[in-house]
Order: sequence, then structure tokens, then C-alpha cells
Amino acid sequence: MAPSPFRILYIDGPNLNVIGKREPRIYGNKTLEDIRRMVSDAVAPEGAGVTFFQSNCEGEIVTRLQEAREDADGLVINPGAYTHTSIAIRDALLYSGLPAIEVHLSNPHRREPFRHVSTVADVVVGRIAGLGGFGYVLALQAILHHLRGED
Ligand code: DHK
Repeated sequence: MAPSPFRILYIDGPNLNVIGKREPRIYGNKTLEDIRRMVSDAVAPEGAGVTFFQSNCEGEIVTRLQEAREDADGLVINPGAYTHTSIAIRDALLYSGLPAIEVHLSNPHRREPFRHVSTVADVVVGRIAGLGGFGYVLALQAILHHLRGED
């Protein structure tokens, strides 16, 4: 029997639904739909499956991470501003038991000091930041590489 394809879940936090219009100098001109299309195009030849979830609400992200324990093999997560504040998202990520790549469109370390902290940085496999939507495609490669044990 052929091995089942890896199920990758992308989670985006608050205000990522309005990128493209939101501070384009920082977050770029691509919409979240544009980026999802790039990821979907990249996943096709990989024989993996990808699903997407975005919420502006911390609790909804926590609930989706809890569910991911049952319906995903790996995560790509951009918690948005919750990156810098949310212990609940960190705890839910740990509960999921899943390997994750943390991704950011901008490079938070080139920005205000309050963005230099991440509550999930030490519980993810790796982090990609500052490369815009392309970072989301790189994150797909990174999580598949990890799941295939190619590290
Ligand atoms: C997205 C946000 O919404 C910010 O609050 C973070 C992150 C950075 C990003 O670059 O994708 O500070």
C-alpha cells in the first residue's frame, strides 16, 4: 500500500486576512489568497496535502491546534501579533504534538523591540522570516523535509 501523503496545516493569525492592503511596505502586496495559491501549486508535485486556517481570534486558533492533533501531520504557523504574547497558542502547539515551522512575512527582528519575542520560537522545528509570501513556500519544503526525516 502506498504511504499516505503528509497532511500539512497552515495556520494564520490576526490581521493576516487583510495582507495585500495592510501596510504593504512591511507585509507586501500579495493577499493571503495569493500566498495560498503559491503553496497549493508547490504542494501538488510533493504528493502532500495542505489545508489552510486563518482566524483573528486567539481561542479559535487554540481550538484548531487541538484538532490538528487528529487531522494533521505537520504545521506551518504564523501567529501574527499573538506570536509575541500568546502562551495559550504555545500550549496548544505543544498539545498538538506536531512538528511546526514558524513563519513571518516580515523580519520581526528588524522591527520594534516588542516583536523580538516569540512564545513559540523554542517549540518549533525552525523559523522563516522576512521573505514575504515566498517564506510560506519555503516553510512547506522545510516541514516536508523534516517529516521525511531528511534533517
Ligand atoms: C505578522 C503580524 O501580524 C505581526 O503582528 C508580527 C508578522 C509579524 C509577520 O511578519 O508575518 O509582528
